[in-house]
Amino acid sequence: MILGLKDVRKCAHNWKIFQSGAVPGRIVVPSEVSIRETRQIPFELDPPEHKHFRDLLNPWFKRPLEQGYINSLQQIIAELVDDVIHNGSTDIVSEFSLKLQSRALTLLLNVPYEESLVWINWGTHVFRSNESELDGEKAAILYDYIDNQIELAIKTPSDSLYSSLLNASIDGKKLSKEQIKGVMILTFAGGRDTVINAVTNTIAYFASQPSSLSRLRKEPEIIPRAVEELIRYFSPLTHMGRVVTQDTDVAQQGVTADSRISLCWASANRDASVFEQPNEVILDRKINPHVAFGFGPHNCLGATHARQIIKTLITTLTNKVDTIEVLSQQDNIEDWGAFQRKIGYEQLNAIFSPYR
Ligand code: EMZ
Repeated sequence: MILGLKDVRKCAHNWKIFQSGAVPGRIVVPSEVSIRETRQIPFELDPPEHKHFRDLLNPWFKRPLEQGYINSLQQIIAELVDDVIHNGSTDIVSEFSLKLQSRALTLLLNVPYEESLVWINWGTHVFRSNESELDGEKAAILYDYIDNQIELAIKTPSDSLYSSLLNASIDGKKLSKEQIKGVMILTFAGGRDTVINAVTNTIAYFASQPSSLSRLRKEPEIIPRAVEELIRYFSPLTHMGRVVTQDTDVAQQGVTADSRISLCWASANRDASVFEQPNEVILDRKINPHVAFGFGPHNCLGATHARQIIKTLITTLTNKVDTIEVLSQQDNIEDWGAFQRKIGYEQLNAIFSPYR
């Protein structure tokens, strides 16, 4: 594990020695080699191929900046917040964050809202289940679903991401179904538990710090900074691996070819030599070079969508909610044996009292 911000950035930048394009699943921690063969794209490709896909996908993944997209997202979030206000004690994970992530994903894919009903049934992680950290049967549900959606889009083209990928070409060559599937798996898997945890953590934070919510109500101009700060502080994705292509040194340690390193975004984001009071949330933190969305050529493709979700969530909460009270909670602890880290909640029962 590479821990310091400077070292993490250096390795993330150096894609030749620390590659992403190894066997599919190998750069994920824990490795997903046993549950999938499809290469997630562009995440598991290296330059120059990686860049061709990024150039193709970037405009689509920047759509969350468009006003129509923002309006729809506002509507989705306002409705969910109203539900919690109205229903009283609610499990934020299953009834709010999971639904929010799934409904917002219909905007990113540009597919009918009803599809979110299917995805909500999959639960918070597409590869993990109560039974197993890596559940091959569960993964198969996602793969079959995507295969099916690609076939449907071939038969009936629409304005969806599937159709857009089916129409696209790189260097005059159409994308293969396998490549399209690789983009779609990443879109479903990469932003699922991460977004769900970011949303739940944001709500838990406002419950524990009521003055922060009132401050943001009074100073909405600091909301963009607060978004970055909360994402830095929570770092929803702990780390991402790379495969070492040649014997080298990293952070004063020798590493051998074909071994794996991990770039620990969560640790880098608390690097005390970079961030003043790294373990505090400073809502209007001015210098915030966090790497919660990764760094270098592989920085997060879904970051625009994720940022828009947290920004809209905060704005909606300041408009509609006075205080948040947590009644009970069950932490979600990532446990890789050598270390544990709280990444969010399995359950968070809360009440929203309305702001009038
Ligand atoms: C992979 C990963 C991407 C992986 C940016 O992260 O997210 C994980 O949750 C998935 O399990 O397959 O998509």
